[in-house]
Amino acid sequence: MNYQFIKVNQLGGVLEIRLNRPEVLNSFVMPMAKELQEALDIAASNKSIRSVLLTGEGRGFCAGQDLAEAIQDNGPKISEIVHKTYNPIITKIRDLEKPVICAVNGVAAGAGANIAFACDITLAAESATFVQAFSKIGLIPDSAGTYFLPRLIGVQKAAALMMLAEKLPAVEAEKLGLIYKVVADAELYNEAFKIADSLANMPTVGLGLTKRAINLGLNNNLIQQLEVEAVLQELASESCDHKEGVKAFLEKRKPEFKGE
Ligand code: T3D
Repeated sequence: MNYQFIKVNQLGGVLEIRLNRPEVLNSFVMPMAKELQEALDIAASNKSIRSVLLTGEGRGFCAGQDLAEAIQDNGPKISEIVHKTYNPIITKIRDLEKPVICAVNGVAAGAGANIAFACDITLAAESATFVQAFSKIGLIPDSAGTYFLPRLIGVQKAAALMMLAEKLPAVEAEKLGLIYKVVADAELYNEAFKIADSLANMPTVGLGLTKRAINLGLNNNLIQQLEVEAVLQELASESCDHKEGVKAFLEKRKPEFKGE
């Protein structure tokens, strides 16, 4: 796997993806977005990959769109950038039926913040900050910010964050429920990897179906969601890992999940 703007490394069942344009706080140019999309496709198709860990190189996680690229003469229209860059990243993260862990190592701005919020379990370094930078440059939040933020923290808080574009410290993001947890800067990578590795050894089919249920639950009513649970539970019960989990429990031993 050779990439110019990201680093990709498989460690056991974990695919680590590191955004790698540290001199501009890992802001996105189109080729970097394509590389991230390709790495997410590999995560989806390769059975030996059972979780993804997304993080950034250097002092930032991701500063969103590279603003120098965005204003190029004869460059693509903004709607084209959004369609080809951010929308597929968000859908690939949400559609990937494997856990995506995000380790926010520094500032996450614009699309960078919303990509972090779209992941399944997001940890942040104590010194990290989140900023919905869009309104400062006359844009609207994209990368599903207008979808996830109101659902995660309610319309009032979401509107304030998106309109005021104030820097939100990681600790506040955790208190609001935007992210899973904050850890000391020095502990971030190890803590995030521990979670990704532990998930990579769990029943992948069941975790993937859990994610599918969460996705569907964001828009379903109670009756629809109960039906989703019935259907997906049937699928989960057909997995080898379910049988192994029950057998191991009854035999009083540690289960050996294979992700099947
Ligand atoms: O095409 C479209 O526009 C549609 C898509 C939109 C999606 C979006 O994400 S729109 C939002 C784009 N992002 C921003 O507006 C954030 C811009 N950056 C900042 O506000 C600040 O850099 C931060 C708050 C993120 C961090 O501030 P600070 O003080 O820690 O760092 P800095 O000094 O501002 O940045 C360090 C370097 O990175 C600096 O370069 P230099 O001076 O060392 O040569 C800076 O220019 C560069 N940089 C930071 N963000 C971007 C960037 N370069 C290009 N694009 C960036 N987004």
